[in-house]
Amino acid sequence: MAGGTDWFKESFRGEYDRANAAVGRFNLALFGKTGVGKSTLVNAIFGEEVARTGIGAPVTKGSHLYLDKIGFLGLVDTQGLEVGKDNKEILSELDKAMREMRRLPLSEQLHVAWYCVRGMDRRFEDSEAAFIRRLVEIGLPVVLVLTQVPVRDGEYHPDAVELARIIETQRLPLAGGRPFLTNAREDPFSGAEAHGLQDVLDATFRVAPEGVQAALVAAQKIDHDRKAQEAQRLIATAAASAGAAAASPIPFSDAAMLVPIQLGMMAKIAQIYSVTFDRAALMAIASTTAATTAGRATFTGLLKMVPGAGTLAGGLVGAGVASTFTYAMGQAWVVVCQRAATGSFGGLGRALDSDAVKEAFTEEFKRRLHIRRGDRQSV
Ligand SMILES: Nc1nc2c(ncn2[C@@H]2O[C@H](COP(=O)(O)OP(=O)(O)OP(=O)(O)O)[C@@H](O)[C@H]2O)c(=O)[nH]1
Ligand SMILES: [Mg+2]
Repeated sequence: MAGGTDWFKESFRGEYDRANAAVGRFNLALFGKTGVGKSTLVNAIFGEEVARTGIGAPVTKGSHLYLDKIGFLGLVDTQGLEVGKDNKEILSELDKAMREMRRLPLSEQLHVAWYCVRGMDRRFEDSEAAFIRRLVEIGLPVVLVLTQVPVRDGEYHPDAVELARIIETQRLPLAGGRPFLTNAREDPFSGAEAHGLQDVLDATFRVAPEGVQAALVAAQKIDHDRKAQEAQRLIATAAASAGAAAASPIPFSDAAMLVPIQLGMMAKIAQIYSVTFDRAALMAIASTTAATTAGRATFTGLLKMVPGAGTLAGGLVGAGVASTFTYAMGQAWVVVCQRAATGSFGGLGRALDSDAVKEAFTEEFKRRLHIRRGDRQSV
């Protein structure tokens, strides 16, 4: 249809913005002496682009605490004050900031702190223990990370093990109950591997408020299972909504009423995989036109591929077809988003390979419809 792409983009924009607002932001405070590997750790878990940003804004007026917003992640660190030297000032500013933030929406508050100590330092000062206790008192759960810990044959370096033991004798109120030994970056020269990152992330998930879990799922880049689970949850919800919308069968010509449900689902899944709006919109256009020719006929055209539904052209769409269709669309879209996230269809800054998107979508879409053949009841 004329202007079909504009209409589509407009609708998708609405859904995308809504999904973005709903996901919110996970805000992480980073502490630890200079050079221990805070940035390296964050980059390893949240992706390289985090490193290249940098200048945030003070969390409150005149504060040395800076908030840097990078998509679904907010990073707070201290600038102009040094952990270890200026602990008192940092804590008093943080205390004040935490209080002020309590009046703000959850996504504007601070949620978790990572306190980093170099694993080979063999020293953990009383002032560090006091600092961590105070963070918890102020209301920040603390994940204690030992950084740059070498591993050989599955064993941690004894110095790091000893440091962890010393820390444990302090009985600090740590998230996960213990320090986490990590190495954030592999080192081909020494053969050192990255390790421990998933444990840090898991501990963070356990203490992050319920309302920012989705943001954390979307922001982190290492736990693909969590992203996939969230996507499956969204697909199940959308398929159920589509089924409910067509509970009393709707005329085939009105099947477009299911489109917002499907676009909403696609927008939310795109967020999980950090696909930007422009790219997601192009991918969605390529995907939904994959097996059809014209804009609004998208749905009708694809529906013909639902086993049994082809004979219904001009007839009614019921719950079975509506949910099956939405489900298959969701599964195909997840595959497209996963591949987009790994640069399959042309990397960042490169043009989208629409044909490859179409192909990937169609293949998975057909496969899913086929699998669900036996599931359909009433149409
Ligand atoms: N191999 C390896 N090198 C690391 C690791 N973590 C940090 N490094 C190196 O240690 C140096 C300091 O790391 P950063 O991540 O910049 O430390 P930081 O705590 O952010 O430092 P400041 O921002 O200056 O406070 C860099 O040269 C990193 O490459 C790690 O896990 N493995
Ligand atoms: Mg840094």
